[in-house]
Amino acid sequence: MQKKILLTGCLGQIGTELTMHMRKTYGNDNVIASDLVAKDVPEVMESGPFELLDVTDGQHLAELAQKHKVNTIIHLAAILSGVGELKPQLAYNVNMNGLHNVLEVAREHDLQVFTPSSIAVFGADTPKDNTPQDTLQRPSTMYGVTKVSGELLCDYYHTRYGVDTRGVRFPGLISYAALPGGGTTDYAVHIFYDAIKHGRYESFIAAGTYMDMMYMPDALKAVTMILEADPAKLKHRNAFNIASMSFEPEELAAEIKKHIPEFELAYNIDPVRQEIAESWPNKMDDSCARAEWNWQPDYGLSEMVTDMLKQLQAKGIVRE
Ligand code: NAD
Ligand code: AKB
Repeated sequence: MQKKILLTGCLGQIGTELTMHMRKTYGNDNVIASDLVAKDVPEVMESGPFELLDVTDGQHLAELAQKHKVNTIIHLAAILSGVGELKPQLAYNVNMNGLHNVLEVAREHDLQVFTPSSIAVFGADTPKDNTPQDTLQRPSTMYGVTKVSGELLCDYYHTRYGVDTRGVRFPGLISYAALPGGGTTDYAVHIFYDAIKHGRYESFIAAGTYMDMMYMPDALKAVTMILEADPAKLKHRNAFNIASMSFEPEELAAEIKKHIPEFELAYNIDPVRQEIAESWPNKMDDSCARAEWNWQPDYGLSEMVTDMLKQLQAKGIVRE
């Protein structure tokens, strides 16, 4: 069946690229982009339909899904970990009520749903290395609490109502098109801008802190793969660990130095985000995704760094 997709939160770090990726795959008019407010992203807002939508407004969400006769919702609107600790009530409202509204519309109109979970579903008691697909999940952040609840809600709507829900646990995503929206892994994007502009970066995450990371082209590929995966082969559906690289700030800096030899990394630790980072896995085991829908990433650390620097320079980021 031809996919007709409504994307929420489409002007954020992922949506800016995922909307264009989906329009290329399924056709511009078959991908309806939406966000809470309009932003200066003409590529997304002008290449196909765009709607203003607050996902906490379930009535408006239902109206838009019907107006555009969509059969799939890609739900990205959320408050991420760093902002979520500053504004936990907002994070609860957007992340929980927004997802509940999406699932209700999907239940009523028989829609497929993709929504990303995160490495944030794990907590300090989770095994840190080769973190298993199915393991202890006791996150300490509001963001993590909403993401675990979201995984469970998506499972519930699938088993109870037969809604075709699918999802992955994204690592920290590294990309050049849009800046990240207030997470703990954001240092691994900001470092590139400061390396090019100033030859120096002050990391808010401490040396030695490992986290899973992924380059955006692999994340986009994962969304298409899981949406198209044969449902008969999916045992987990909503919360697949997917991994491609894991590093700590010094290893990332060393790779950047291969291209910018004068680059210097310094530290100005943010205690809130450092504590969050320390509660997340060092590296996840993604063997279930590999077995159930043939997940395989294309980018490792050195390929990602080479491409990030090339793309940012092509975008006009230069030494100041
Ligand atoms: P982002 O912060 O860059 O973008 C989120 C978008 O949601 C923004 O454009 C914002 O305007 C919009 N939004 C906020 N409140 C809204 C509301 N009430 N109604 C409608 N839109 C609203 O986030 P992102 O990085 O693009 O993340 C998208 C999804 O992927 C989120 O569910 C996030 O938890 C998940 N994720 C992201 C990463 C990552 O590294 N970027 C990693 C793991 C999971
Ligand atoms: C964050 O740091 O909050 C996000 C995530 C890993 O979910 N990038």
